[in-house]
Amino acid sequence: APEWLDTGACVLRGHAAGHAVEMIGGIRRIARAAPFRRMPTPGGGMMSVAMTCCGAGGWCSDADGYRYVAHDPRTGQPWPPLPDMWRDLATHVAACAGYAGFVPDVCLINGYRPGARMGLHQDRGERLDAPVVSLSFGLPAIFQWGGLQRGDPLRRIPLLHGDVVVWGGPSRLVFHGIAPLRAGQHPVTGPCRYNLTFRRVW
Ligand code: MD3
Ligand code: FE
Repeated sequence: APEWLDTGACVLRGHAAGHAVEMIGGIRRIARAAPFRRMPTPGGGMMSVAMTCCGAGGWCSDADGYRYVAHDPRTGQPWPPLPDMWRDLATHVAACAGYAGFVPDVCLINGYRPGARMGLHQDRGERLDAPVVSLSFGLPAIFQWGGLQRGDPLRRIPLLHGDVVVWGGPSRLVFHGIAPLRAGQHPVTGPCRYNLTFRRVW
């Protein structure tokens, strides 16, 4: 049953837990072709989260800014394909949240180790008329959920293994982030957290 966080945003607690072992296997396969990497930020720093991608494009950050690119700059190869089962799962959970017909073309895979965090940001490089579907696996994290202005107060929402969140409509441009990951061990992922976000870019 969807738990509504706000207009357009809902969490399906544990909805992906039954897919965890297969999804982690898929992440490892993708990472062999397109390794996890930490990217530089336009501000001159380094992201603490390691990322890879699959599908029609991948998200890249460097001194010039952020963008989606059709090839992995690290290998020059196209990104690994988005597995059909992943795409179908994202379509299914989006429909559960009221977004019928969502077909993602890109999946970003974030890998968090203890201490890794994601600063407050908006996601605006994709189609804004499509939702974003997020699946979390492994260690728990505190999701920071703000408003449409950077300075709006933050809600802290725990995201646990198997949790699914769908953001769209009026919630699509909310500022959000992830607090520094606390150390721990998870039976499926070991000392880390994975977050997969499914998006429509093209
Ligand atoms: C709300 N990832 O990859 S997922 C990201 O857990 C990102 O790795 C976080 O923020 C993570 O951009 C949070 C939740 C999320 C993802 C995309 C959103 C929430 C969103 C896009 C619009 C609004
Ligand atoms: Fe984001």
